[in-house]
Amino acid sequence: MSDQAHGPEAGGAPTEEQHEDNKIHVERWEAIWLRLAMIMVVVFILGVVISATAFGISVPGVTGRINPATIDDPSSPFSKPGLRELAPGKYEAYIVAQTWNFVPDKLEVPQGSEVTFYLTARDVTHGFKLVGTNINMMALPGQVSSLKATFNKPGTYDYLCHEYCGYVAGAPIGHQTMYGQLTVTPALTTTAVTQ
Ligand SMILES: [Cu+2]
Repeated sequence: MSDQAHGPEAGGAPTEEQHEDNKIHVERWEAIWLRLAMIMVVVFILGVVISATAFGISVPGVTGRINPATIDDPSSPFSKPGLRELAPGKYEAYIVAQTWNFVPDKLEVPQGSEVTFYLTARDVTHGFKLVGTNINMMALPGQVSSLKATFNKPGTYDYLCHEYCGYVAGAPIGHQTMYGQLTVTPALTTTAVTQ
């Protein structure tokens, strides 16, 4: 085996041929797929940025922690779950997810309202999906999650548990019964009276 073609000769600079040997050769199709993968990564990042800015889609924030055993303490905001009106058209909704229902399972706000949802779970992991909106959260025992939405369209919006939530020995399974409904009532319109 000759080592003349590989590695510099003792004391001498590497020849041009040896420089060529050190270059990485990428096959044509491998190069195409590499570029394609890079383009896809850029497209995905753009997709996330555009969703967050143009469509207001965001991941639920962890607002705080709560000991599930203290949910009903008078000092807990979840001891009286439901809607609170902070200002005209501005609401907070405190919701407790538990096996197998939401408390409360009925909410009603007028059209144009902005609602911040605060969610926690009493027992096991549940989910909270408000159909037709960007509200989609997990309800975890010990955690308070929150998301905000504005309801410009009147109608009914169902919310349901989308985590298959546990089994209590001896009890009937009721995950499929875990849902509620938000009603958005039409804003009062003023009609012109002609005389
Ligand atoms: Cu559930």
